[in-house]
Amino acid sequence: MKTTSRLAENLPRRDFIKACVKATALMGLPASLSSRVEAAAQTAARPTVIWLHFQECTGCSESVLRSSHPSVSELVLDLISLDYHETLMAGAGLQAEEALHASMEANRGKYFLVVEGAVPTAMDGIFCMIGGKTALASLREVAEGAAAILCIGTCSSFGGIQAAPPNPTGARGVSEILPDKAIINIPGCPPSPYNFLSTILYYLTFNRFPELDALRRPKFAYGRRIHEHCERRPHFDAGRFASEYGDEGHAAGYCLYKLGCKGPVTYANCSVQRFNDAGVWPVSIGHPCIGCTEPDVMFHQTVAQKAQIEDPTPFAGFPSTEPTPKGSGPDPLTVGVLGLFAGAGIGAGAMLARKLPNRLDPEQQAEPHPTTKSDDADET
Ligand code: FSX
Ligand code: SF4
Ligand code: F3S
Repeated sequence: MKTTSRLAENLPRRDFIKACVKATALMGLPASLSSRVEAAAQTAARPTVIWLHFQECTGCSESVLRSSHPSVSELVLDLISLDYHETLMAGAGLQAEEALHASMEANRGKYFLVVEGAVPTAMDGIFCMIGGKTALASLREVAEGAAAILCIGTCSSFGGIQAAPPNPTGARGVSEILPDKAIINIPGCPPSPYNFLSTILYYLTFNRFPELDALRRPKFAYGRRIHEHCERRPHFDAGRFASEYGDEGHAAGYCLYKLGCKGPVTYANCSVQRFNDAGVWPVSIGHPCIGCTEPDVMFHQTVAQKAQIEDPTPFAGFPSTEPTPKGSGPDPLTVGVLGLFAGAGIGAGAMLARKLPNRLDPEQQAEPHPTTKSDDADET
């Protein structure tokens, strides 16, 4: 059933349009589709969402709900019917269990399950119990009737910090436990709230989820390496590096590769999407990327370990030698118009989108993921 979104009445119209235009650009869709995204955000049926918490810090919920731009959290909460969320709901104990089961029964086969946190599997999962059940049992029970599972954060996507060696609880990501379910991973510790919002908006607009990579991440957000869009990349190419925190190179804003930056092996859009509506991201404030969106980087390699660059890609600021497929993204004029609408953040999103291939084709095969080894001995 279609319902009219409360946003049309409650959220300032300008904020609503800005968020939809920004999400459209982030998804890599042509600007001409922003009215379609807007219409879906206002009128599409709100899917039922059951949100489970396992081994985690709740930073993923915090990232979505306390985003500095209120329209992100308002949009997310208005686009879905959030039937169960242990941190947000007022009910507790038996009342909460009853609400969970009532929602599962009423929406069997149609609800979306959002999972936050890793799932311990050692000793039958006794390391995380909720309502007398293990996280493992809860996951299997709720996943059974779910249409799809959205794993928010690196913990539910790949195990995260809980799965760091020696991983005493046998923590795993959801797709390792339920490999045959329809799963979308939105990693990051925590992930960008815009990546979560845009994935939901994409579904509401096109009635399907966006194209995914081999690690089940939406390609619009995780299709390119951070290193390709980093503002320090000209320093990398020129061989200018910070060698120690606080040295002259660090103060001058040189490349952080020698401090262990994992940008060359990390697929994410942090360097263009950025955080907190303040235009910042780890590298911009002087900290190397620790590869928080990758399964084998964060907590599997030390922060100082140097990334091994196996498949170098050019800085995206250089003109491409590949012809751009017609209609594959906004042209420079579109980028300018988007900039007029919502400022530099959207322009940056559109820049990423312009570089991505044919993301409207859902049939496209997932590409193999490159090796992300690290080698501390590799001095440059
Ligand atoms: Fe994990 Fe989410 Fe890192 Fe925390 O809950 S992705 S520990 S920011 O918040 O799951
Ligand atoms: Fe930027 Fe890190 Fe690449 Fe240097 S190594 S250009 S700091 S992403
Ligand atoms: Fe994570 Fe690196 Fe982005 S540490 S937040 S993927 S810059």
